[in-house]
Amino acid sequence: MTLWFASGNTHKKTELAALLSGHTIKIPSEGEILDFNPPETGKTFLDNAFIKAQALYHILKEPVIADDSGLCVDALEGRPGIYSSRYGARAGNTLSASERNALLLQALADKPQRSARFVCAMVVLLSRDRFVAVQETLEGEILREARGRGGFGYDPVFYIPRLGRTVAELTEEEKNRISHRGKAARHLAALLSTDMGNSP
Ligand code: ITT
Repeated sequence: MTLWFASGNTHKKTELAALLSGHTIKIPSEGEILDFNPPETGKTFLDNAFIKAQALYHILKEPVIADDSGLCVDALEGRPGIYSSRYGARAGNTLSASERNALLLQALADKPQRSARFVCAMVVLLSRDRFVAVQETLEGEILREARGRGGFGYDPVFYIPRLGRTVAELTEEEKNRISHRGKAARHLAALLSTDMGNSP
């Protein structure tokens, strides 16, 4: 099945394309749709995933997939959460990923509690009234310094104790095997391989 990805994040797209290798994942080019950037005004990851999926479906009228994800840190009462990509932004100026990581490490400097999780809500909208939605997590801890060069976003500060590595120190395959996005995509792939994936 061809699924249009309602995202501007090419890192997510690379991960998703490997995870849903039985499907074709496409991000619409500017020639196909103009300026796709729906306001993420939801209060939850799932709300925002639906907002992105419905906005793109409304334009293309073809099956779409959306991912809303982020980092929830227990010592910060779940922040940055749904605001993960905008963490530390001022007057519309967003920070780079390494600046966001530095800000997070600073916010946690005097906090002994380091537990955190990545969350990923994923929605496939097959037609206006048919969808599949899942939400998954990856548990870990926030390190005291960034480590590793792989992945994206908060991966260099997100440590997996049982592996002894940050997510940025994993290969793409290793990350996909355990990640919030990997787990969510596998649930969706399983559902799409049933009757759900057929036309009504
Ligand atoms: P789209 O909305 O266009 O999909 P985005 O990057 O703005 O792209 P989100 O609103 O879902 O996506 O924000 C997700 C942010 O959470 C992302 O920018 C990263 O900072 C962080 N994040 C999500 N998944 C991550 C992962 O696997 N590794 C590291 N950081 C991640």
